[in-house]
Amino acid sequence: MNQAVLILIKPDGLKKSLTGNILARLSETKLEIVAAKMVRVSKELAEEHYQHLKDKPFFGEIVKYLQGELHDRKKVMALVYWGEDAIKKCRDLAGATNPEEAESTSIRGSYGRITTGGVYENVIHVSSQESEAEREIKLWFHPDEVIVDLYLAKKVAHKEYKTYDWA
Ligand code: IDP
Ligand code: MG
Repeated sequence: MNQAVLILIKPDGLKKSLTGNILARLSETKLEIVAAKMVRVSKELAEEHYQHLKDKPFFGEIVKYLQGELHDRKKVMALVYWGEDAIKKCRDLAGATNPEEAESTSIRGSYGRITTGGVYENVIHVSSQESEAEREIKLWFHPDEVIVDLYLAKKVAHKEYKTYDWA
């Protein structure tokens, strides 16, 4: 069954110059990239992304982590991969949440670490189930940034609304 999955290369992955390595590992899945962009992450976006963890003691730290406050790299790379069993394929490649427990050949096992402050710095985010993928892709991307029609979208007219174009 074809599925979509949100992948984020987190600020530690970018700071460690791992973008190419991570994309090369993900290409082993033979999945298709259907959206990609660099994003400056606001506190609101990070809090919304991790809303299911808001009662955890580490919530404040992972919000700062996703915003790049811990790595002096205030950006993440967001991608949508699409294809057969995309979620399981990408989760398997990513490895366990705790990088010390992740298989050593997985992305997190190869490149992750636990900080002295106790945050699991595990270089990528991968949606863990279809409903989560849908929620996250809709949070990170507009419909016209994704090159396939993943979810129902509607046309909205903006009257008093201006966008930038190249001068
Ligand atoms: P996942 O990223 O493998 O789906 P989640 O439970 O969704 O794991 O947690 C989101 C992120 O929060 C993790 O990727 C990791 O960076 C951080 N995290 C999760 N659990 C812990 C913990 O017990 N201690 C410290 N950081 C954690
Ligand atoms: Mg998760």
